[in-house]
Amino acid sequence: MATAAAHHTAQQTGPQAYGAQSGVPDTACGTDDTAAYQRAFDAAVAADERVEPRDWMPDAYRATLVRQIAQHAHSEIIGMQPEANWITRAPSLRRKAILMAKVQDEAGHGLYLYSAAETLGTSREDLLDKLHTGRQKYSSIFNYPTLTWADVGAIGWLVDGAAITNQVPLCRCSYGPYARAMVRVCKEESFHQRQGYELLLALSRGTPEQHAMAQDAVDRWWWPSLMMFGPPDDESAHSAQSMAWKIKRHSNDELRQRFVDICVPQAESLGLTLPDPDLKWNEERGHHDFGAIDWTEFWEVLKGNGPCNEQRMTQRRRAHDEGAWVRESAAAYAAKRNDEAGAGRG
Ligand code: FAQ
Repeated sequence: MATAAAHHTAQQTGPQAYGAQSGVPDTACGTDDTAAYQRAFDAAVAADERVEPRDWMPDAYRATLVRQIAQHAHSEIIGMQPEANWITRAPSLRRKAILMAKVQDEAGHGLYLYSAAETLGTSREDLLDKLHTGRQKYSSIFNYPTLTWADVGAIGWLVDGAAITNQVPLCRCSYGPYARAMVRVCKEESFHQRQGYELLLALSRGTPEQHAMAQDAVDRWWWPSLMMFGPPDDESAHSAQSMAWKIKRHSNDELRQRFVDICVPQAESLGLTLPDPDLKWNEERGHHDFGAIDWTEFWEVLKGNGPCNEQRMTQRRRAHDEGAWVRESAAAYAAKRNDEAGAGRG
C-alpha cells in the first residue's frame, strides 16, 4: 500500500506507533491518532490501494482475514485427501502422474496461504491446532466421498472450477499477501480445472459404462459445488463487511450465478447433463435460473455431520502426528544452518 503507507507515515510519530504485529496502534498515540489511522485505512481501501502487513489495520479486518485465509488454507490441505484416494488406482501412468502433480499443487497452495496468514501475526502451529480441534473450518465440499475414478474428473471440473470463480476476484483483495498468493493459485487451479474437464470428456466419449460413471459423478458433485460459494446473501454473516473492506469483491450469490452460467455450456460440450430440472436460460435476467439448494444439508455438513467429516479430520490429525519428525528435522537443520551462517559472519 505505497500511498497508504505514506498517509500512515505522515501521521506516525515513530516506527512503533502502528503496533505492526498486533494491529493495535500504540496506546500512547491516543484516540485521536487511532481515528486518524482508521481514516487513512478507509481512504486507502476506498482508493483500491493494497494493505500490507506493516500497515495499520483495524483489529476486525485482521481477524476476518485470519479467519478466511486460514479456512482457505485448511481447505487446500484437507482437499488433498479425496483425490489422493485415487492415486494408487489411476487407470494409466499418465493419469497417475497428472493426479500426483495436482495433489502436490494443493499442498503448495496450503503453504502460500498459511504464509499469508502468518503475515497477520498468527502462527502456523496455532492455525493447525485450531483446525485439529475444530475451532476453524475448511470447505464443506471436502466432506463428500470420491466413489469412482470419474469423481477425480468431477472434482477438477466442478470443484476447481468453483474455486477459480471464487478466487479470481480474490486476486484483487485489499490485503496484499493474500491477493498475491491468489494470482499463482488461480493459474494452477486453471490447469486443474482443464485436467478434470479433459478426464470427464474422455469418459463421456468412452464406453456406455464410462459415460454413466461420468454422469453419476457430475450428479453427485453438482449441488455440493454450488454450496462452496457459501450461504445465500441474506444469510451470509460476513459478506457485507468483507465487501466494504474489499476482501470479497462479489457476494456469494453473484459468484454462484456466474459459476452456473459458465458450467451450462461446458456440460453441453461434455455431453453430460446437470442434475437440475429447473435449470433454464432466463432471457430477462440474462442468466440461468436454477433450482433450490438444500441449505439444510450445507449447515449439517458444517456442523460435522457430512458423509466424510470424521474420516477427513482423523486422517488430518494422523498425518500431522506422523509428520512430527519431519518438522523437527527441518527445524534442527535450519538451526544448524543459522549457527553456521553466524559462525561465518563472526
Ligand atoms: N464451507 O458469512 P459467510 C478449493 C461458513 S479451495 C465451509 O458467507 P464468508 C481448492 C463461513 O466460514 C475452497 N464453511 O462467510 C481445491 C462462515 O462461518 P464462520 C475453499 C463455509 O467467509 C480444489 C459462515 O459459513 N475456498 O476448493 C462455507 O464471507 C480441489 C457464514 O458464511 C475458500 O476458502 C463453505 N463452503 O464467505 C483444493 C475461498 N461457506 O467463519 C483441493 C476463500 C461459508 O463465521 C481440491 N473464502 N462458510 O464460522 C471465501 O471466499 C469465503 O470465506 C466464502 C464464505 C465465500 C467461502
